[in-house]
Amino acid sequence: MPKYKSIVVLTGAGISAESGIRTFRASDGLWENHPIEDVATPEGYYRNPALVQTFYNQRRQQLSEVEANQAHRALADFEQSFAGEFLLVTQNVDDLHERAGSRNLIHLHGELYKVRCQDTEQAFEWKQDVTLETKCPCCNKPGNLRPHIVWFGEMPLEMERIYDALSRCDLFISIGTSGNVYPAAGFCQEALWAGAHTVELNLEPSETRDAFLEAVHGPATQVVPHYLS
Ligand code: BJW
Repeated sequence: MPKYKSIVVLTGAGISAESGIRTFRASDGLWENHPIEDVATPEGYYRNPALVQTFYNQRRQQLSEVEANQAHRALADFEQSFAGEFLLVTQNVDDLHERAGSRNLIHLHGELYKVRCQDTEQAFEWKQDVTLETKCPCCNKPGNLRPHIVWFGEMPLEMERIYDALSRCDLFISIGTSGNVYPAAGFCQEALWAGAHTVELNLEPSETRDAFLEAVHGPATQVVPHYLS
């Protein structure tokens, strides 16, 4: 892609689907049999922290059993060979982009393999289970570690850096996201306002299809390597 100088790529659950991680909208309002508001809102967490910790313990366990796929790898290879500015923004909380070798990466919705102290906001790498008895490494209080995940109603991470990159990009590629969740669903419009070419690579047309100047529909492991080659 020699004509582009600055690329922003946004990924969503669809890029990890073929690694074996279920997408959100495919699960009918339920995530692993829990209503979304019970496990992905601060209110759900304060109501029943044990349920939420168990849910995220299961998700961490599931993540340890899957691997990055050809779409993750194609993005990482592309980043290495691209001479310009490249930012990968993922809504995914898995670490499959890192495992594939991606470098300049922002986890807008947090990370499954991190927890954070509710008092100090300090985040820690964490692969083990968390229970209500688990002591926080910084304050030593039991039950003070929450998943480092952006739940509904919470502020997504590193927004300033993302909007800055969007304002400068000349190519925006969106991969495997339904375009249902804001602010990520608005990134394509930001890129358009910056004058960028906008491309959707997804199994089907997304909610924000009208903001894309180009679209290729199909499974990520096929369309992503092909588009980036
Ligand atoms: C394939 C494939 C294959 C399948 N190959 N493709 C109106 C306007 C603006 C905001 C709001 C609004 N109303 C409500 C809000 C707020 C809310 C929101 O957007 N709600 C919507 C439901 C309407 N947003 C928030 O609360 C966010 N915070 C916020 O807005 O703060 C204020 C603020 C304002 C302005 C600026 C900045 C901040 C926080 C959102 C946090 C989202 N968190 C979650 C949960 C994480 C927990 C966890 O994982 O346990 O993040 S929600 C869930 O959805 C998860 C995902 O990252 C996110 C996006 O989903 P994604 O990735 O698009 O997945 P799917 O399943 O929807 O789609 C998959 C796609 O892949 C499909 O299209 C398939 O076809 C495709 N696919 N297989 C290629 N093989």
